[in-house]
Amino acid sequence: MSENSENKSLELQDSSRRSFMGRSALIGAGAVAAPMTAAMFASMAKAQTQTQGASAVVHPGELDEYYGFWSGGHSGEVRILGIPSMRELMRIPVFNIDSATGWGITNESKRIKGDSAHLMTGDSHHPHMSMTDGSYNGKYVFINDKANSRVARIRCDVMKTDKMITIPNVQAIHGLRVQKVPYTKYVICNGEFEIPMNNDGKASLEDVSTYRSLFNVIDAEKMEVAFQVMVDGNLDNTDADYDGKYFFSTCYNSEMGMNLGEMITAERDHVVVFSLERCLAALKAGKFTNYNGNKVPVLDGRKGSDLTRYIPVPKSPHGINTAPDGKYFVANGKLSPTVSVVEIARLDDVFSGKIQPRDAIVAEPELGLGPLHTAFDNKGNAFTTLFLDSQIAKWNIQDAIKAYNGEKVNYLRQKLDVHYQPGHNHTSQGETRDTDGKWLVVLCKFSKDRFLPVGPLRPENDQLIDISGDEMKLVHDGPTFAEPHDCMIVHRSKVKPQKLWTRDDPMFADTVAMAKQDGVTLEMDNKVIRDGNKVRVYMTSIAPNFGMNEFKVKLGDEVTVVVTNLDQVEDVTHGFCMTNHGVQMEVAPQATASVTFIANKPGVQWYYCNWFCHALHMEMRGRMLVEA
Ligand code: K7E
Ligand code: CUA
Repeated sequence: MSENSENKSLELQDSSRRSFMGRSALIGAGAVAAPMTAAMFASMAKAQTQTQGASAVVHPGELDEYYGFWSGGHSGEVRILGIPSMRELMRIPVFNIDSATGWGITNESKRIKGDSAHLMTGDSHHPHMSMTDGSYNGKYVFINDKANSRVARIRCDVMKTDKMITIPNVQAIHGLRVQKVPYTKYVICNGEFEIPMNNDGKASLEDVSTYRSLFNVIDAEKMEVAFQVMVDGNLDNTDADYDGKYFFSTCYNSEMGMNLGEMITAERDHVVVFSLERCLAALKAGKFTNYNGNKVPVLDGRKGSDLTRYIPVPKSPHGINTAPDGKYFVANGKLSPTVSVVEIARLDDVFSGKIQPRDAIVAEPELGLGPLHTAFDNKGNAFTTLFLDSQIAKWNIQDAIKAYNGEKVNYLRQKLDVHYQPGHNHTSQGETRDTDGKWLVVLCKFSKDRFLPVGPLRPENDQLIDISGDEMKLVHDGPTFAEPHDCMIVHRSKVKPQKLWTRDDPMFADTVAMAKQDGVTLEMDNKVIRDGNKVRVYMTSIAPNFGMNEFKVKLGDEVTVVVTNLDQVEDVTHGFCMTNHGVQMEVAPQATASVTFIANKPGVQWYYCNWFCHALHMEMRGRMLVEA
């Protein structure tokens, strides 16, 4: 987004805001003159729920119908929300360090973070669940880290990150989606920022002729880069078809500009379409190059290549979204008021050369200012966020196609104000065949006056919209922290989380193996093993006791504390915190967790359970004596 247009839009917003504030002030004054009674409120609330097509009210004790997986933006985490209540249910630390669970602190999480275990930051954008035959399968959620060019995988049975990789040869992994059909064999993601190939310090800032951006195809099960495709221009967002044949990515900087002015000169940028079959054939035939001294195969998909086609679309497209009927994808114009609708069935002819790439476009409806992302219902309608207009445009795909063919039809169904500056939006199950047209979540980048002021930094506003009827209805404002770029909404029937850990879980298998080498049975033993200046302290926990309430080490020892939670009761999570040593962690029922620190303070050091577990939780503590 250009800064100028953004500032301008904010000014516009502010002036319309003032008139709105005036109106609400009047309403407020009226309410003071004639205070409402509790009964009036109750009947109003009742009337409201009755007029809605779907109720957003989830009463105490009731469960939400959907899980929402939210990006935590530059907090680096992923969050689980219940929909329609919009209640935050859980946070899953991924690229961040989390002091409650010990993510990034425990040995188990450091092993998963691997080569990036030392990094404390992340910028998560696009959480997407694995699929089978175009439906969510409840197995994994994948998420990108733009800040450190990583991709991570979350296991949905335990809702913990279980794999993380740093993608070589690229900078800033942005758009991420999954192969939908026949199943998520591959996760696809874009390297956004173009960099010299090789990026070894020999390139200059002036000569950008070797700068490239790569499309990345990751084996979802192994979590390894299967191959990369070099393209012309940069890459932004991406999606896949419902046939298992094509991936497509938007490019906002076909100019390969290095500053704002250069990046927005061209009237048209493009969508790159990748043929999976052709890429795999090229890979098999060995038609790839290696860069930067690593083994990842890089295919050449630049203009003129067999592997890709470039579809010109208006200025700086951003989001790209496949319609759930599998027939179309929509590239969102951002700096153009239009979106471009591509008929996927025509891509075969584009690749064979029968038609020109532009001929795959079957509609280009004008929707409003700043279209960023599009979501879909099950009735052939699309919902596009208009960043500059602070609106959602609801439009009909078939009518947009008719209008493109010269028929006089109005494809626009409704425009709804949202608050304010929406980025992504998402319908319930909307990126799968099972889209059900019930809910639309809109992730607004600004909340302004929608919540109590909390200082110069404000929350974002995630709004819930009922789309079950002919008209969109705004039903909920939800404050969130640190720009949740994107989310996905899956029916609860698809997700089956475990209630307890199983003792053979791979998450702590390496720690179990270490114990075995030490001759320790984690489920029974409470033991201190000394190995030079390394000390391993094995203890169990059952509410409200640690299996060991004192142990001794020597000043300077490297101490590893391994805690195994023997409680079998759901929700009885213990923790371990060694005071004044910067270590703490969660140990959920039947789990083992471990943390390593240097005993660098002489004397008595208390450790305690930091997850409230029992009436005697405060008493769940013990002493480490550090002998000088
Ligand atoms: Cu914020 Cu999907 Cu990273 Cu659009 S992206 S808004
Ligand atoms: Cu165990 Cu608190």
